Amino acid sequence: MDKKKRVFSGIQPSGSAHIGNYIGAIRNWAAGQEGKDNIFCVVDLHAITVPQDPKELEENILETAKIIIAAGIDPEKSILFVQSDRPEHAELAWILNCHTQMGELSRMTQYKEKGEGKQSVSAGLFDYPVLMAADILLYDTDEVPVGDDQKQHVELARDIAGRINSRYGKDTLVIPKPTIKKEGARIMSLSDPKKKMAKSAKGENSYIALRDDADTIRRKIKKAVTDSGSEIVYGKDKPALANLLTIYSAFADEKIQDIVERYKGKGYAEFKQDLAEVVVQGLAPIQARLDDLDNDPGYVVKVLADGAQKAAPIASATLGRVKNKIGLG
Ligand code: ATP
Ligand code: LTN
Repeated sequence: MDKKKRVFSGIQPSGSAHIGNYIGAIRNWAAGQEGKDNIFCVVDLHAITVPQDPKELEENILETAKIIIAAGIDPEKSILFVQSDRPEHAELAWILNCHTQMGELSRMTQYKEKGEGKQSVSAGLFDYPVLMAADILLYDTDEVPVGDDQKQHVELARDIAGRINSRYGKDTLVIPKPTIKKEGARIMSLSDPKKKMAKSAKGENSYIALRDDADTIRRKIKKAVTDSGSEIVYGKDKPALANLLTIYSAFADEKIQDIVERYKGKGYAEFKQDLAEVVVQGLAPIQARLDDLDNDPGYVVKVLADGAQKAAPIASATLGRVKNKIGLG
């Protein structure tokens, strides 16, 4: 039998997870769980690349783990752990730093976007993609399911791994590849369809959090910007509507073309009302599981402790192999 593919992905505990995280990433992690060897990580060391309140960060780490479980990750089938519980990530990141060029990092768009307009930017934010490469490479990862915004970072991880392999031997690191779904890989902000929906974005009307209650979801969708015109059509020249149709399609599990067909001759108001109900219903099972997990916080803490333990032998084997190869054995 073929060896199972190793899957690794991560999410930052930087605030309330939103439907973009769900559609672009977590939903696909859950759907691909069967038949693969899965590792999912709450990447807290990534979150501190921008200032965090210590108490909020601690709460967000647990909250993000709950979201991952509620969205369908089964701790029996997948390893789930917190990045800072495994010191190998930071150690491998240092080694990879010494094999990464400044020029490569300056080309990363996320760094440019997050640093834009800020008076001071941490070295950690600049170096963020190298830590992400360490996360991925540490687990001999084959596939990295992410949203579209992370493609460039996974490609950098491939480049770094390739460089290390050509210098120290091709069996040093496994070369990963990003797995990005065509639809829903970039859900846009509800208040500005040119920007991606983000946890760290200002303005809570720009995103729908997975915890939002039905009335909040209805209000946010009602307020969502739309394009000029009045018909429900899908096209590049109607980015706001295309985004809403993508969200509809993801939650109703229906093709965009079929939705457009059904709304022929109907207006934005009716479409938005229905979209709100589709999202409310789609999130209901996740929210019900979140309620259960809220009532049993000890369970999540145990899952994370077990996860860190299960991750340990994989991480230490890779780190040991790399250190040996480069003469740090
Ligand atoms: P932050 O605003 O703090 O950068 P974020 O909302 O961008 O956070 P991450 O924790 O960085 O979320 O991302 C977790 C996963 O969700 C990644 O795979 C990322 O590609 C995916 N993702 C994030 N935002 C979107 C989006 N708007 N559409 C689709 N996928 C997304
Ligand atoms: N950089 C990612 C989060 C992240 C990640 C990873 C994703 C950190 N390490 C490893 C996949 C694999 C983000 O900002 N969404």
